[in-house]
Amino acid sequence: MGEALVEKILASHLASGHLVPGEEIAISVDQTLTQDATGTLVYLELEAMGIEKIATELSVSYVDHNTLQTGCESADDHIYLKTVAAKYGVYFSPPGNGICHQVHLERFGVPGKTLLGSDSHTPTAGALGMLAIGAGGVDVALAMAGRPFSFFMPEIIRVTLLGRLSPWVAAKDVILEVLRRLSVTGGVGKILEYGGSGIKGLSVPERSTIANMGAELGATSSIFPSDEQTRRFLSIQGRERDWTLLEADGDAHYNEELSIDLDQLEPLVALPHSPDNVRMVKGLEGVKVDQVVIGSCTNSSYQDLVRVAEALKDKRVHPEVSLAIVPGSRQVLQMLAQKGKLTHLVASGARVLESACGPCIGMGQAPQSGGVTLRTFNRNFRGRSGTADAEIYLSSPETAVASALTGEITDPRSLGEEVKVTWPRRSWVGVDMIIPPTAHPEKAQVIRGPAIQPLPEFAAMPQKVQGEVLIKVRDDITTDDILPAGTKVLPLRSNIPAITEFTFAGLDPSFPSRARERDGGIIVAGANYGQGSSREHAALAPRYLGVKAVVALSFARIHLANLINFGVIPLLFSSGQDYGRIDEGDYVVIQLDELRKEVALWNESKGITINLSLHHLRPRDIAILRAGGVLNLVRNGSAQRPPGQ
Ligand code: MIC
Ligand code: SF4
Repeated sequence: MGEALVEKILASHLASGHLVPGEEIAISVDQTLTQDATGTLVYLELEAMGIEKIATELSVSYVDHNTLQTGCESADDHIYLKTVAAKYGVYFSPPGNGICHQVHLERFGVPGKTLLGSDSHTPTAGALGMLAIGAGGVDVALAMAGRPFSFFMPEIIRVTLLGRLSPWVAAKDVILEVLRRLSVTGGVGKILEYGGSGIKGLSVPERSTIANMGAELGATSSIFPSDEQTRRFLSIQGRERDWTLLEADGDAHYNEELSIDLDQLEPLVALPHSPDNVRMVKGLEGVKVDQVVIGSCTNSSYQDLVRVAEALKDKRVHPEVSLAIVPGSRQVLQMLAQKGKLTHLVASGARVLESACGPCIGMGQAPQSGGVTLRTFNRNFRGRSGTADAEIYLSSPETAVASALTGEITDPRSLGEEVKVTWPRRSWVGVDMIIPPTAHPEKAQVIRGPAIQPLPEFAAMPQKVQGEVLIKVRDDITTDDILPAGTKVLPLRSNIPAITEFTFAGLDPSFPSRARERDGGIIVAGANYGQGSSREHAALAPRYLGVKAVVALSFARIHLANLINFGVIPLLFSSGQDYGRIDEGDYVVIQLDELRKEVALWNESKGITINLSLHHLRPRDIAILRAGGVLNLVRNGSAQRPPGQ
């Protein structure tokens, strides 16, 4: 039987295990990426583990999240990242160059290679036929040191795209349709492999929109074949030499199949407050919008913004709407300028922002209170815009620009004839905008401003966890709920004691003080706990406050790894009924001397025992937990590499 594309790439990188869904495998990692909001921890972790040298083919450190610089903290982070990149032989992309995923597509992605990134949207590079996976910072640090990355072999879903998108229907509508069908948990433990005659008409930037939002399905990754479209994109980037033809065998076997007829697709919108709350634009016309923002790693390519610019040409943004446009990279901005498109944006009344994550991560452009904001982003979790009671809708750039012109959600097909985007033969690339590794890393001086605090040290796992249930939360809690981003909190990403004060800020601001008063405790959660971002802070901050275990109905993949890496014990309820038998404020005792499959939780307040399971833990996870976290394990030297790696 033939192989799927994912299997081919995994087989050529396999360090251990068998490609059987559910089995633990480890793969070698060719490239890594970090961004500033998670990256400072990655480099602090490398330093804390005493790792001296980078063993990947290529590692890049991007600065794209914390670029507002409202105080000295972010600038301190940037200088630390720049100098530590020189020490480790890492490429450094300074602020202003653009969003890591967009720049990685332009400058570094190579079909057939593996990429591990400390950002959940790393799979964006799947648009180039790479196997790209998001992970917690420690896992990226270990990969940079040359350790294979281990995970459970996912199932592979084949998504067959047929036909052609109708005018003004966009790649974003394809992924919103997938989200509508599969939901935010439909991709858990899976990789989506796209194919079918319909992909021929999709450019790499369009594919990247689709691969990007696979993260919102909870998928491990998403991938497209490397074909003529890929060759063309790489050639425009002056990198045709990086191209190879890569595709699945015709008789490959998949664990699941899904088919989408592109001709039948209509413009779609995700309603507040979840990316899978998808409806047709048609039924929503008339919903008034106060703000429209076009950008983010999902939709900020040259192709996206040319369409937007042409739609805005000689027109004026609706007077009741604030339209912000965030080009994904310096290259995109420069190309818009060169081709005379920038002028249409500026003259329409749009606010053109620096190439960065910006409003997507709540760094500026928070809407008015109770405002309706329509964004081309990937996440519309409550509060993520920076305004707690704002309503965030997600759409394609086409729907967004049509709505910015009318002041209400509008079908882009009302814009008239479709805009055909002509690509330049060669894009401006600004090669010297990214600082390559220095020839003399030994001379590099790492500069640490006062904002860079050393990582806290944690004790080994206790025999018994006892304490109060500090908080009980519902299903689908995001890492934004656990540790928000935004202008106040993001600059503190390198200072764990300071950022900890914001733990669960949106749900229960008294959490940090209560946790401290009670000397820690446990967290109880519903299903899909920790969905969304890869930020390790969502595990580190509760740990710093003394949280020793999280008991949930299920966990999101990256957050589960982060909890383990920082020594927080993840335990599973066996049923929703058991979730109902424990309340906030209950005093519980969990005996952990033997980490067997089953662990008993004694709910002292209610006088009942609840059986919890640990079934997802591998021997290496147990070793990490026993040591009190992966840093202790590596530092102690008891295992230079965690077992299983
Ligand atoms: C996000 O989109 O939430 C982020 C900010 O890019 C995160 C990383 C982070 O929290 O720094 C992600 O998606 O992993
Ligand atoms: Fe940046 Fe938003 Fe993309 Fe995260 S989702 S990497 S914050 S643009």
